[in-house]
Amino acid sequence: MAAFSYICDSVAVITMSNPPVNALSSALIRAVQKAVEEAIGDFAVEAIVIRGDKGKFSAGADIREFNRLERGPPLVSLIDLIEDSKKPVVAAIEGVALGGGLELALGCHYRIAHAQAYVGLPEVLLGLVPAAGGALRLPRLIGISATLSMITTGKYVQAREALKLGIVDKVVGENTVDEAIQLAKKVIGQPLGSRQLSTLPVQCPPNVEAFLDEAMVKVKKQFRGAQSPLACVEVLRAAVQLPYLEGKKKERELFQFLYTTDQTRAQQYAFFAEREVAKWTLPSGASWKTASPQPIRTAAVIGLGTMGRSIVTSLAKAKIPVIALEQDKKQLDIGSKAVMSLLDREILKMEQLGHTEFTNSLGPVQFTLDYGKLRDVDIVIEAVFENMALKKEIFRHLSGICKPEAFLCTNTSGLDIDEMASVTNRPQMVIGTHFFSPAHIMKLLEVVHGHYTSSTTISTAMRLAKMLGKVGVLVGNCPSFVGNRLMRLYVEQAVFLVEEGSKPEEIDRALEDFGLAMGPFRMMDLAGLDIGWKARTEIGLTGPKLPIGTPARQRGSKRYSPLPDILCEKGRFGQKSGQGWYKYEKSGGRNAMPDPWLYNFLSEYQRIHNLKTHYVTQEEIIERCLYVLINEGFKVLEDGIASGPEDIDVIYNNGYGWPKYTGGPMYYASIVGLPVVLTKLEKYYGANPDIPDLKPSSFLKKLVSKGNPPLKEWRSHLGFQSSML
Ligand code: 3H9
Repeated sequence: MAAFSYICDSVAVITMSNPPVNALSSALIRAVQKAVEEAIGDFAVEAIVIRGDKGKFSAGADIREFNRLERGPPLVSLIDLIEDSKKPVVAAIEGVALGGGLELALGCHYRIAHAQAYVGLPEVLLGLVPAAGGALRLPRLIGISATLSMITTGKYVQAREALKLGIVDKVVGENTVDEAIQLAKKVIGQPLGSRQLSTLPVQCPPNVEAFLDEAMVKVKKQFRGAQSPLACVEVLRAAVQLPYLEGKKKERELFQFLYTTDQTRAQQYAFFAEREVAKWTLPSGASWKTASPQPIRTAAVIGLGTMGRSIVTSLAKAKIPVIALEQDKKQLDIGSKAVMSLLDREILKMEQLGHTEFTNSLGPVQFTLDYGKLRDVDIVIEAVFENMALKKEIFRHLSGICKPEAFLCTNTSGLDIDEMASVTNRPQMVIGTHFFSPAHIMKLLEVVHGHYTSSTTISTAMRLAKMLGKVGVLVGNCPSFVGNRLMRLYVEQAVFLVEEGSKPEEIDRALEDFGLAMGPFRMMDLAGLDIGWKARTEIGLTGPKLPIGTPARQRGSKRYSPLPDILCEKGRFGQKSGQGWYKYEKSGGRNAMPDPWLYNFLSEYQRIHNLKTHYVTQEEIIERCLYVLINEGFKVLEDGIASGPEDIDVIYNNGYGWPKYTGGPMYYASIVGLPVVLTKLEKYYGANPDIPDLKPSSFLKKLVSKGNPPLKEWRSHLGFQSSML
C-alpha cells in the first residue's frame, strides 16, 4: 500500500500504491500515516518525498468507500501530521493530484510536478466540497479568486498553469522524483514556517465580503439547482472569516451535510456510470476485454459544415493529423477559414492558461477537394448533411479509394447505419460516430453499432472517443439512436403543451428550473427550426409529399402538431432568422425575448382548430415532458438498443445538458419511484389517448410489478430480448 521505501542520502521516499489511481482508501491512509511517522522518527532521515506509484500521485479519496459504514482513519490528521513535520516534506506529483490527493500535496512543504500532470479539487463534481483542508489551504496559497474558480467548477489544472497560479513550486519534464529528492536535500534545515499553509493568512481581494456575495449570486445562476457549488462559496467564506481551526470545523459540517444528500449520491452514480459504459459487451460475448482497437494515426473528415468543422477541430486538438475534404472550392474555402478560426480560438484559450507548447502539439490539418488524398488514412468520418442517397454515394466512393484497413464512420444523427454499410466493400468496418455540437467541446460520442459492425471496429471507435477526451457510449442502430429518439418525444410533448395553452417561455422556465441547461424552445431556436422541418418534409410528414386530405393535427392515429412547420413556412427559423419561438434583437441574435406576435398567432391557431386550452401547471410541464422521455428510455432498454439505464443517463448527462446532480433521466425515475412514474403516465395517457407515446412501456410496468427494484437490478429483469447491440 505505502512503503517508506528507500532512503536516498538521508531523504526518505514514501510511495503510495493503490492501483489504478492511488485513491486514498482507509488502508492507504493508514499505511502512509505509518510510513510518515516512521520517517519522522528515524534519525537517519532528514527530509521526506511523497510520490504515487505507476506515475500517478493520487486521484483523491477512494470514492468506492463513500458508501461504507465503517470509516478509516481521517485523511485530515495525516495531512496535519505532514504539515507539522519538522523535516521538510516534498510532494513529487506525476499524473494526477486530485481532491484529497491535492490536499495531501498542499500539506507538504514543497510541490514539484511533471509537465503532463494535472491537479484539481473536483469534489464539487461529486456533489461535495473539499474536506481535507483543500478549500482552506489553497486560498492561503493562491488567493480567494483563483481558488473559487477551481473549487466551484472542479476543473483540472495542468502543471504549467498550476505553476503560474503558485500551486506548485516547480515543473519538470522528466525525473520528477529525482528532482523532488534534490529539492528535499537542498531545503534540509531551512525554516518551514512560511511553507505551512494553514498558518498563513488568506489572500483576499480588498472588499472580500462583497466579492463573495457576488460570487454566490453568479454560482447560483451558473449551476442552477446544484447544492455543492454554493457550499464551496460558503467554505471559502469560512476560510476568510474564521481562524484556520474553526474553518476546518465548518468545512467538516458542510461536507457532512452534503454527504447525506440525494445530489451527491446521484453524482457519484453518474461518475461510475461513465466508467461503466466503457466496458461494453455484445450478446455474442465479444467485449471491451477481448476486442483490440486498431491504431488511429491519421483521420479524414468529409464535409465542413457546422459539425464537420468542429469534428476536425476535435481531432486536431487530440493531435491526430486530419485531412478535411469538401465537394467544391467555395465550400472548402468557407470551411477551412471556419476551422482555422476555431483552432485559433483553442490556441488562444490554451495560451491564456500558459500552455505555450499547445500550438505545436495540434495535429496538422490539410484541406482538399481530392478524394485520392484519403487513400492512406486510418479512419474517415463522414459529416455531410442528413441525406441517405448522398451518404451512400460517399460510402461507395470511399470503399473504392481507402485502404482495406480503414474504418468508415458516419456522423449521422439518426439514419440507418446498415443501409450505408451495405454499399461498401467492408460493412464490418462501418460504424456510427454521432458527435454533439460543438464537437470540439461536447463530451459525448454516441457509437452506433450496425448489424455487420465487428468488435474490432467498435473497440477502435470507443478508443477514438477516449483519444478525443470524450465519453463513448455504445448503442444499437435504430431511427435516431438513443439520444435523439428520446429527445424527439420530449420536444413534441412541449409543443403539444403550447397547443394546450402554455407558453414557450413558461415551459422553458419550468424545465430550466428543474436543472436542464436549456428549455426545449430555446434549444429549437438555437439549433434552427428548419432542420427538423426539412427532415419532416423529406419523410412526408409535411410539405408536398403529405397525402392530400391528411388532417392538420393528425398523422395516422397519432396527434401531430403542425406548429413548428407553420413557423418555418413563415420564415421563422429561430436565432438564425431573428425569430422563431422567440424574437431576437437581430438575425443571429442570442437574446430570446417573448414575442407578442406568437401569442396572437397561437390564439388564432387554437380558434381555427377549435382547441380547448387549460391552465398548464409547472408540475404537468415537468411530468409530461420528462416522463415521456423516460418512458421511451424503458422502450430503448426493452428493444436492446442500449444495454443498461446507465448508458441512457451518460448520454443525457453529457450530450443533452441534463443536470448531473439528478443522475440522468433513468436514475431520476428510480429516485422519483417507478410506481409514481407509471401512475402519472397512465393519468396523462388517459387524458390524451391520441398521444400513444404516453402509454406506459411494458418494461416499466414489469419493473413496477416486480416491486420497484433498484436501478442496478433493472438489467436482470429484461429477460430474453432481441438485443440490437
Ligand atoms: C475527495 O478526494 C474528498 C476529499 O476532499 C476529502 C475527503 C475526506 N476513487 O477515470 P478512469 C477509478 S473526493 C476510487 O477510467 P482515467 C475509476 O472508477 C475524490 N476509484 O481513468 C476506474 O475504475 P475501473 C476526488 C477511482 O485515466 C479507474 O479508477 N477525486 C477514483 O481516464 C480508472 O479511472 C476525483 O473526483 C477515486 N477517487 O482518469 C477524481 N478515481 O477501472 C476522479 C478514479 O474499475 N477521478 N477511480 O472502472 C478522475 O477524474 C479520473 O478517474 C482520473 C483518471 C483523472 C483520475
